Amino acid sequence: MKLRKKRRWELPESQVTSRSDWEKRPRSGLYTRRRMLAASGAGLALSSGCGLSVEGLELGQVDTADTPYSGWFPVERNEDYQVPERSLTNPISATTYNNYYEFSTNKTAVSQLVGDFEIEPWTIEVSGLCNNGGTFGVEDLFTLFDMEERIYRFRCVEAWAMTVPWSGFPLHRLLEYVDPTADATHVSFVSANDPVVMPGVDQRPSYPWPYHEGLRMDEAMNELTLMVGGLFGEPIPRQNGAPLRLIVPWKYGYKSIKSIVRIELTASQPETFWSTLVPDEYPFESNVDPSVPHPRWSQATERLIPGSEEVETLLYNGYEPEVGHLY
Ligand SMILES: Nc1nc2c(c(=O)[nH]1)N[C@H]1C(S)=C(S)[C@@H](COP(=O)(O)O)O[C@H]1N2
Ligand SMILES: [Mo]
Repeated sequence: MKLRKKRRWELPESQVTSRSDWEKRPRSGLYTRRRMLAASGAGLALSSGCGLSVEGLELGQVDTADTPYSGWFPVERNEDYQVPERSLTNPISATTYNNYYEFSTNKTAVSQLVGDFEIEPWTIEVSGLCNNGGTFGVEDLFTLFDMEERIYRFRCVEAWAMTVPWSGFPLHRLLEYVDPTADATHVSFVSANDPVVMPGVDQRPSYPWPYHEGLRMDEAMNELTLMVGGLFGEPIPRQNGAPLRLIVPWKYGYKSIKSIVRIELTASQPETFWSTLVPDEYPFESNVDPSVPHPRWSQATERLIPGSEEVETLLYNGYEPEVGHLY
């Protein structure tokens, strides 16, 4: 049951994005099809790897009708944000090697499990210490704030990294819109949490669900801090945090919370999912820093997915000029 062919995107030479790779990536429609087949009793054969698998996908099998928000993307690229020393990560890798514990702790399983996760309609409640909070539809946010595409480095604490184009708007625009009061010092974020469609939640009942994260106000207001609704010029896939997630590129990946449903402005440092679970390993600040090893991973280098190429980790993930003054 565990047998599977080596997938094309695990080969190092596939690291540079090509349009044809991107067109063959798994789409929501695939999951719909898998759900239907699973319901009809064929699911076991499919997940065994000997039946339908991603590398065996014919484009004709992909139903692309199920892609909400596609009318909003692509958006214009902001050339100020580039990563000249690295190639873009293969989009198939970026969308099939995921950390999203609500679905699974198995990175390559997440994209197979998200099909029942409804992302439209979607609202985000912004509340707490602000004068103009409220509940915003995702498309209201896409309308209110100009969106742009930026290529960022992305660094997980597990010492793997990718380089991808995210599309969205800087969080500070939303914060300015809701008008924080003078006593707001921090911002907290909460993810969707629906155990009916997220199998990972009940598999780990002792975890402090829903996933939640936080930033200091000055970090949240930094120009780099992005609310992201798109990836590779298309709506961000569910497994990467659709319909709207945070990207904080100078911090370890777990700060970049997915599928946000609530944002709250607070007068004290909020708790976070990972620092509640393992306080010594996941401090609130969690800036990328090659000189501070994690108890289980040296942080001096990082592996560029999907291959085994190792590069040196940069202080603040290479964003020292933009954020060094904060620390
Ligand atoms: N809600 C939620 N957000 C999350 C996570 C998660 O498990 N749940 N994992 C985090 C971690 S550890 C990483 S490295 C990134 C992974 O994002 P990606 O799958 O788009 O690469 O999402 C972060 N955001
Ligand atoms: Mo991570």
